[in-house]
Amino acid sequence: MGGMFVKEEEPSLAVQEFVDREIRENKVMVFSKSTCPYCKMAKKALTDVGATFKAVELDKQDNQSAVQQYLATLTGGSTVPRVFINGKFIGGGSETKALKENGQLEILVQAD
Ligand SMILES: N[C@@H](CCC(=O)N[C@@H](CS)C(=O)NCC(=O)O)C(=O)O
Repeated sequence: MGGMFVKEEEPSLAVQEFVDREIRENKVMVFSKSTCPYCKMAKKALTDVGATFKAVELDKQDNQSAVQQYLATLTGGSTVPRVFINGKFIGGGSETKALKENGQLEILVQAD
């Protein structure tokens, strides 16, 4: 088959590999958009507990919808942010902030 069009509902293997690699290679990984207030909330919570993290700003990439669709298959949701610590999805912005406030975020970012 082949052709010019990639169906949006089928994230390419390249997109899946990109997302999987970012999650695997970054202890704290944030899929974000640069203008998103919930993303700022998540990053602030992580910074507040002393975490270093990688953020990919999806609005600066041309594959953002495919990445979000694949993230939805991994996490059950396609909104940003999607925050992963040690390969595990911990939530979006509100959840990350709540984990900071209950003391769990600091524990999660310090765990191996
Ligand atoms: N409950 C979510 C809300 C996140 C949310 O609403 N994010 C917006 C951007 S600020 C979003 O993803 N909108 C759809 C999109 O950008 O695809 C959280 O706490 O992370």
